[in-house]
Formats: sequence, C-alpha cells, structure tokens
Amino acid sequence: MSDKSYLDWPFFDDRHRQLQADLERWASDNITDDHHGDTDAACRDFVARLGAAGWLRYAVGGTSCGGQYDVIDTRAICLLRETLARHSGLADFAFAMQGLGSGAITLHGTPQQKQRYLKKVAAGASIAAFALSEPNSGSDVAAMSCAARRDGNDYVLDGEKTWISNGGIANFYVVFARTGEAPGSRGLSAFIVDATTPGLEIAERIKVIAPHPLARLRFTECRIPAGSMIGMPGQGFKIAMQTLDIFRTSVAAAALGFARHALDEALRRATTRPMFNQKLADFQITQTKLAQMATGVDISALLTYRAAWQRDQGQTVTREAAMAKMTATETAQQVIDAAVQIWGGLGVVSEHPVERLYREIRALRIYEGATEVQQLIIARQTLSAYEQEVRK
Ligand code: COS
Repeated sequence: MSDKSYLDWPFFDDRHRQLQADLERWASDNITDDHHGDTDAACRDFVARLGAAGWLRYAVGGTSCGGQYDVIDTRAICLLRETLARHSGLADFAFAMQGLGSGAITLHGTPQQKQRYLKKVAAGASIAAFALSEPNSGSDVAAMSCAARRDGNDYVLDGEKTWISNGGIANFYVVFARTGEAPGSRGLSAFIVDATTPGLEIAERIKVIAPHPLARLRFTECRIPAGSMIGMPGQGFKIAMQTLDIFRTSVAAAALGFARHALDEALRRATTRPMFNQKLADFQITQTKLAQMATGVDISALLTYRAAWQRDQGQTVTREAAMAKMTATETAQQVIDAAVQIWGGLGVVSEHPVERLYREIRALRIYEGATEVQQLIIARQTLSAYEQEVRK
C-alpha cells in the first residue's frame, strides 16, 4: 500500500483527490503489465483503453475538443502519471505521449486543428508523437537541421528526427523544423504531419532497455499543406519549450510513481525476509536505506506538485519544472537501486518488479531534457534572478 498522505497537501483540491481515488480503482482492475513481448500492440491497447475510460481527456486542453478542462490541469496529469507509473511503465508512457504529442496543438493550434486532432487523441482513437530531436541535435534544439521550405501553398520537409516515442505506431507527428526566419532558435516552426504523408518513412525502429515504441523518422521531399503549421512561422522553439514546461513536470511525476512502487517493494521484502534470527527491517543498516528512500520520495513529491500547482496558478514554471524533473528522476534511480539491493539476488531476476523498475527509470534521466540540461536551465534562471535583484 503506497503512502497517500501527500494528497492532503494544500497543492490539491477535492477534485484531485477524487481523481486519484477513481484512477487507483480503475488501474487496479484494468492494468496488467504482461504484454507478451508485443510492445506496439500493448501500447495501442493502453491508448484505446485509457481513451475509452476517459483518462486521456486530461491529456488535452479545451472542453469543446475532447479535453476535461479548457486548460490542461498540471496537477491532474501529474497524479495520473504518478498513479499509472506505479502500476505500469507502459500505461504511463501511453498516457504521457498522447499529451506530449498533442501539447503544441493544445497550446497553439487553430480551432480547426484542435477539432481535427485533439478529439481523437482524447478518445484514444488517434496516437500522437512529438518529433523534436535529431541525430545531431538533442540537448541543443536550436541546432536542428531538418528543414521546411515554403513552396506555394505547401511546405516541403527534408531531414531526420530520432528518439521519437510512438514512432512507427503514431497516426500523426508534431514535427519541429527549420523555416529560416532568423538564425538559431528564432528560425524554427512546428507542423502537424500525418503518418501516411508520402515522403515520411520510418527509417529505423529503435530497441531500448525498457521496451516502448521508438523510431527514427526520415523526411524526403515530404509535402504538407501550409495550414499544417502550428502557431506562427519562427515560433517553433518557444512552442517546443512551452510544451516541455508542462510535460517535464509530469516526467517528474512518473519518476515519483516508479520510486513509490520501489519503496513499497522494499518495505514488503524488508518486513518479511528472515535474516540472522531477525527480519531484514530490524537492522539499522536497512532502516537507514528505508529512511533515505522515504525522504527522497517526499522531496520529489514536494518539488513535483509545487511546479504543477504553480503552473495551474498561471505562473511560469521553467525553473520549477526543471528542478522537479532533475530531482525526481535522479532520486527515483537511487530509490530503485536501493530496492534492488534490499531484494538481493531476486532483485536482478528478469521481470521481477524491481528489475523492471531499474530498467524503466533510466531513460527518464535523459529524455525531455537530460539532467544536465535541467541544471543549465536552473542555473541560468537563478543567475538572471540574482542579476535583476542586484540591478534594482
Ligand atoms: N518558454 C518560452 N520561451 C522560452 C522558454 C520557455 N520555457 N525557454 C526559452 N525560451 C525562449 C527564450 O526566452 C529565448 O527567446 P528570445 O529569442 O526571444 O530571446 C529563446 O527561447 C531561446 O532560448 P535560449 O537562449 O534559452 O535557448 P538555447 O538555445 O540556449 O537552449 C535549452 C536552451 C538548452 C534549455 C533548450 O535547448 C532545451 O531545453 N534543450 C533540451 C531539449 C529537450 O528537452 N530535448 C528532448 C526532446 S523531447 S524527448
């Protein structure tokens, strides 16, 4: 039984507590993490079931186009991701990518784009993907080279995108490309590209330590209508960053869900495993570990829900989201590692819950901005706030 006392924190309203309780019930009844090796099929299935049950409504904004609320409620998506991640990494992934993949449309789409794409995303009838990274531009987004050239009423895309979650099973991709209005970050734009568009191909399916659909995409003379652009020409970088400001906080929440699961597993083992005529939990050396794990979980929860609450108050959260993502993912890695240690040999047996968590958490320290990028963001913001104070 996971600790639920954090739900009484002042960050939450009653509707959040109700949401968490309803989802907990649904997840216990509906989620099994056994997908018989067919990750694509399992992912499609999770999207369909999350959609049918109404959970994906929280991943998009706009009540007239399928969303639960007009503006995405960050605390709700964090509670959803935390709870789903505690039950299944793949269920969390399926939920998260619907949000990340359609986030730019929620934030900057035209009414027509919202009607056409968000309704289906919210219903689980269409799978979304976010295509930002490239072979030579991951952390340094402004260095991207995938180009979109204007040609009459169309844009023509040429280049590659990689590490694209849902790549290969998505129905559409939100693609960021260089349109050249200005150098660097001011010359990028965002586009919606349907998966069936001629000139878009899945160049490679990528296998990773915790399997989920992932691919490298190639665009060759890929022609899309100019009306597929999201926002204005040259706004792509800011649209990507605003999308990440929402979903980075939710990555922290997913890491928190993994960490809570690991702590539960560690407690279960420590309180039942006999050792030297006692239980493992009777040793102070075990208690030290458990104390650090429990404290790490609460630190992560405080930073995650602080960032989520602050965004829901309409404030900027670039710094807070970065702090939450960095801390929750790094801490979860330590909590899970301690849980593996407490389980001993069993902890490294293939498909044991803590062995799975050990593999699941690793990518979260890298994707949607590696820990080092979060450090860069936090340091820049801290220095700039200091310099503004000094100038006053
Ligand atoms: N919201 C709105 N605008 C933002 C913003 C945000 N969160 N962050 C930056 N901007 C704006 C800046 O204000 C600046 O605007 P002006 O050109 O008007 O001055 C512009 O965007 C460029 O910002 P900055 O100079 O900070 O850009 P950098 O090229 O130095 O890049 C980092 C900053 C490294 C933080 C960014 O590239 C990044 O987040 N990289 C990681 C990307 C990532 O997460 N990849 C994973 C993809 S998803 S798996």
